[in-house]
Amino acid sequence: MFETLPTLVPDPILGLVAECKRDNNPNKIDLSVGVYKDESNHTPVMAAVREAQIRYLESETSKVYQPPGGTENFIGKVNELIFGESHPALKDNRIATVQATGGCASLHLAAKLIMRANPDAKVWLSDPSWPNHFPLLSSTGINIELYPYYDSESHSVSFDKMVSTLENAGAGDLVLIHASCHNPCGADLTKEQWRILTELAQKNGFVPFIDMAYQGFGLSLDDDAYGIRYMSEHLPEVVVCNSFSKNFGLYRERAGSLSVVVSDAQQTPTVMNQALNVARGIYSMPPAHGAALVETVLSNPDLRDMWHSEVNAMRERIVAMRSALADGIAALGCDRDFSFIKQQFGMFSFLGLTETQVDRLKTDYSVYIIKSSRISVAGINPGNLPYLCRAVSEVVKL
Ligand code: PLP
Ligand code: TYF
Repeated sequence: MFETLPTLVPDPILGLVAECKRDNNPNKIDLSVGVYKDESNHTPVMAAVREAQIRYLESETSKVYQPPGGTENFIGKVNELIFGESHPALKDNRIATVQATGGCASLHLAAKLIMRANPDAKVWLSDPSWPNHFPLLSSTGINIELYPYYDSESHSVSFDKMVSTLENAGAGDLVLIHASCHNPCGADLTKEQWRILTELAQKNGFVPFIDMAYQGFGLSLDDDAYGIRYMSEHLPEVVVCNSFSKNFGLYRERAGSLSVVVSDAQQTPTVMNQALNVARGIYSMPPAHGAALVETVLSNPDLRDMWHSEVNAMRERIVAMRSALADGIAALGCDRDFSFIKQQFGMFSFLGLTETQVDRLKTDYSVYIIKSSRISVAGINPGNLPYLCRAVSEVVKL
């Protein structure tokens, strides 16, 4: 029977990583996948995570299944990290949080849960959004709509267009918003814009569905969660998908969470029960290791401080590379202005190149960026910067 299956297009981002690996050019630069790399082009195990791993291994006595929603301590620490320690919805016991196997599974669980609550729900995605949002959500059968988000002329959020389109999102709809460090465009909402969207949700009844995969990479751990905290304080319902892949460097361990803010504490156990029932239809119990490391770091003040400084240092390195790239290209006399890269947040920005220019970067310079011209700034370092600036300033002349 399997001969009936057609071959589908593989994930283009992961395909590009593999293509770059095969390239023998010693000057090659991989700016494709969004993973943090240090100055020596390496994705390290963070020091706080390494230390947590040592402590955890010493104290681990069993590999018996853990609770389906994750350990109580993990959930408590995650809630505090995302929502802040004294958030009113937490105090009121109006947040149902479960462990998820990475941000991807969290998004899929959320969509399945939403479909159970409202089979006619629509999810509004930003245009553009992370390419995986579509398969992760639409594979549950949920309807997808788009709202305009990025203005490629001004390199910022086209907020008026966003709001006028979202006037059409009503009760029962969900609006997926990137908490910070928008993937792929790096243009984030201001606090004022979060407040305006909150008023729109209050007026029209849509539910914010916030995806946070880069907490700490934009402005700070607290600032990057501003929208989640504000909306959860002023709206009855909010869905939050969270990933620890980037800010704990736990990519392959698949650690994340799903939180649903509900309007009444009485609904919390039911929503939790439904979320776990969705998980039961897929994997029942989540893996322990990655979540245990997050729990260990967040439960020990010394590890927590160490982790905070590491996240800050990662962010500062990315910010420094943003400036160095924009200034480095300008210093070559390039007549295209790339200073917008300095105003954006997180790992990603669009260079604003045509597909032909993106292709030339690859074929002539072995610089790998995805077709939309999204770069992963975390792949830039002082060693490859001069070559990258030259390559970009040459291809934009085409
Ligand atoms: N959401 C966004 C916007 C992302 O960029 C990513 C990337 O990894 C994820 C979710 C998924 O995270 P994870 O790798 O933990 O599945
Ligand atoms: O957008 C990115 O590059 C990251 C990592 O299937 C990623 O979010 C890429 C592809 C994928 C899962 C994660």
